[in-house]
Amino acid sequence: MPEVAIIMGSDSDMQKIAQCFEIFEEFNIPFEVVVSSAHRTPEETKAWAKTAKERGVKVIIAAAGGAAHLPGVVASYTTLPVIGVPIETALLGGLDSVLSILQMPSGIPVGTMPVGKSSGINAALFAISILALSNPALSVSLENYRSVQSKKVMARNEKLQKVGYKNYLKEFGEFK
Ligand code: RP5
Repeated sequence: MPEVAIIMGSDSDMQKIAQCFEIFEEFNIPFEVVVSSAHRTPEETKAWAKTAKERGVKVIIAAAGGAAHLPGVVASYTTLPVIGVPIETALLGGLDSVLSILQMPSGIPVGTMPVGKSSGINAALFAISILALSNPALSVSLENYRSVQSKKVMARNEKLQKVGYKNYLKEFGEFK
């Protein structure tokens, strides 16, 4: 049974949040991934959102770009926590998506993630931190993830101090 459900407004969103799937694989969390649009397939989206709880889903991640109504529409049909992922757009770089997802009316909350590189990753980690509230083993895995991340930063700083910033820029890429 999926613990997390990821819904995207279009398959064109998939590549942009692909790291989200990798995080769930890394944490061994079963998840489902679907494409369903708030505008192009409203009835299917409604049915999917209304039955998510029955399928065992505990957290929903909803990604959409532009007139990004999907997270809000999904949230209107379920009391499960919904994490909105704004997808980058050609027109406004995703600011349109952020504002569409962020400005929910009171009573129907959607947790909004940033646009860009950290979007899918943070959505997954935020979902995991919700699941970890009732799963001590997952909570430990999350602590470990943070600890590995801290060690990576410290190792990079050590290299920086050793080689100086000019060589560092030539030799090493950005933090991953
Ligand atoms: C939104 O419209 C989707 O989430 C996507 O980000 C955007 C464009 O969709 P396509 O025209 O690429 O299918 O609903």
